[in-house]
Amino acid sequence: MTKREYGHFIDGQWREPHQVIERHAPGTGELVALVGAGTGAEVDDAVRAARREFDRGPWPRATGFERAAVLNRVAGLIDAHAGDLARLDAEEGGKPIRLAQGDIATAATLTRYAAGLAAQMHGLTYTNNGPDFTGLVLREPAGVAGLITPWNFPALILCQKLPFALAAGCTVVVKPSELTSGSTLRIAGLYAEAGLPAGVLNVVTGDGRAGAALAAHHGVDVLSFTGSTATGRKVIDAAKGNLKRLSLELGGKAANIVFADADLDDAAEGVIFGAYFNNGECCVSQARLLVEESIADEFLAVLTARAARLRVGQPLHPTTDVGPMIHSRHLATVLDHVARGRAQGARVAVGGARGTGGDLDGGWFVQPTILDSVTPRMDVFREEIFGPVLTVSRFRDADEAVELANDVEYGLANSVWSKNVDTALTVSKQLRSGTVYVNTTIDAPPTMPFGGYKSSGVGREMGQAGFEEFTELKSVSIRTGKRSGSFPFGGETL
Ligand code: TXE
Repeated sequence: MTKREYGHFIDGQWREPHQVIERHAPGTGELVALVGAGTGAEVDDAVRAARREFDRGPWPRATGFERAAVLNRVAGLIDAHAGDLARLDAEEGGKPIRLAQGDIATAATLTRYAAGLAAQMHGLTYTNNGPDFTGLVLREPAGVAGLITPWNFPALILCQKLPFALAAGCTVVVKPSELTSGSTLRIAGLYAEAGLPAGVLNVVTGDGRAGAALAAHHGVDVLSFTGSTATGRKVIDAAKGNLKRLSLELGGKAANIVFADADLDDAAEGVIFGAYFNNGECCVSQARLLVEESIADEFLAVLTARAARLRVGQPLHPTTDVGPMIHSRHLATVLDHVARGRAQGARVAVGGARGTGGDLDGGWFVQPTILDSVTPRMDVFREEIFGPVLTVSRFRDADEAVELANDVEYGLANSVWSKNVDTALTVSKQLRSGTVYVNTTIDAPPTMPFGGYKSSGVGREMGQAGFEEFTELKSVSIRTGKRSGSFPFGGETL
C-alpha cells in the first residue's frame, strides 16, 4: 500500500496542513494516509471562499442546464477514475473492494440524477389569489452548505449530499471523516477538472474539532450531517447560534421481519446480506432478525450455515465478503456488545469472537456472528452495534412483529419478507421508519428519499426531497393595476 499525504482544498488551491492525523489501514494496521488536522482557521477560510462565491460568484446565478453540464462531466470523471476511488475507500475504510466498486458506481449515478434535478429546478405560480394578484413561489439555493460525512461510505454519502447541494446552486464546505478523507479530496479534484469555479467547493479535513467549527459557523446557512446520534445532538447544539437549517442522518437499528409465508430461500439471502453488508458498519444494517416462531428454528439453521461460509478477509481481496472493523477501538466495542449479549442471556449460534489466523492477524476483524434468543430487554436488541452481529428474536403474529420492530429509539429502515400483499403492506404502514424494504433489503434507488424517524434524524437525502433540503422558498405576491378601495386601515384612502 502507498502512503498518501493530503492537504485541504480551499478556494481552488491545495493547502498544506499544519498538523496531520495518521490513518492506519484497518486490514493490516499499516500507515496509509496522513490527513490534515483542520482547525477553526481553515474552516473559516473555506467558509469565506464559499460565502464570496455564493454572494457574488457565477455558480448560484448559472442556469440549471449549466450546473447540470458540470455535474454530468463529474459523473463521467467518477466513472473514469472508479478503480482508484474504490481502492481509496477500501484501503482507508476496510470495506470489501467489490462493495467499494458498487459505492463508486452509485456515486456517479447520484451525480447524474442530481444533474437532472438542477435542469428542472423550478418554483410555482398561483393564479387563484384574486384577479389583481399573481403569487410566485421562488425556489432559491439555500446558501452556503456545510457537509459533514462519516467513514462507512465515504464517497457514496458524499454524493448523497454534494451534487444535490451544487445542483440547487449552493456553494459548499465539506468535512469528511478523518479516517477516510481520500476519496472526498479526489472527487473535489474531479469537480475542479470539470470546470466548477474555485471556491464553490472546499474541503477541510480533520476530526470532530473541524466538524464542530463548521457546524457552529455563522457563515453556513444549511448543514447536512451523517454520523452517530450522539454527535448529531452536538451538531444541533452547535448549529443553534445562527439557526442554520439542519439535515441529520443518524444511527439505526433496523429489523428484518420474516413471515412464514415468505420465499424463505430469498429471505435467508436477504437477511445475510442485510446483516453483514459493509461489515455491518451501516446505518441501515438489518441487525435484528424478527422471525415467525413456526419457522424460526429451521430458518436459523440455514442462516447459521450461510454465515459460517462468509469469507472474512482483506478488503482488497476480490472474494472478501466481510472486512475488518474501522479501527481497534471499534473492534473492542463490537466484541464488548457480544460479551454483554451473552451475559444477558443471548446464545451465540455462530461466530462471537475476533477473526484471526493467516493474514487476519494484523487487522481488526470480527467473525460473522449470530446471537439467538435475544429479547427486547437486552442491550444488543436496542443499541447500534455497527459490526457483523445479527440478533434473532421470535414473534407469534404481525402485531407482535411490529411492536418488536418499533421498540427501539431508532427509525431509519426495516425490511418485511412476506408473499402476502396484505401482510407486507399493512406491516409497512405500521413501521416507524423512513424506509421499508419489502422482499428485498438495503436496496433503494436515488429517486427515493432517505432519512429517519425518531432518533435516526431529521430531513431527507436523495430524491426530490433531498434536493429541496438545499433550497429555500420565497413567496412573491404581485399586485397589478390599481387597487380598488384602500388597505383596511381606518377606512380611508390615502
Ligand atoms: O461517528 P461520529 P464515529 C455510528 C456508529 C459508530 C458510531 C461512532 O454506531 O459506531 O456512530 O462513530 C464528525 N461536531 N455511526 O465516532 O462522531 C466526524 O469527524 C461536528 C453511524 O466515527 O458521528 C465525522 O466526520 N462533527 C453513522 C462525522 O462527524 C463532528 C456513520 C461522523 O462521526 C463532531 C458513522 C462534532 N462535535 C457512525 N464530532 C451512520 N449514520 O451511518 C465528530 N464529528
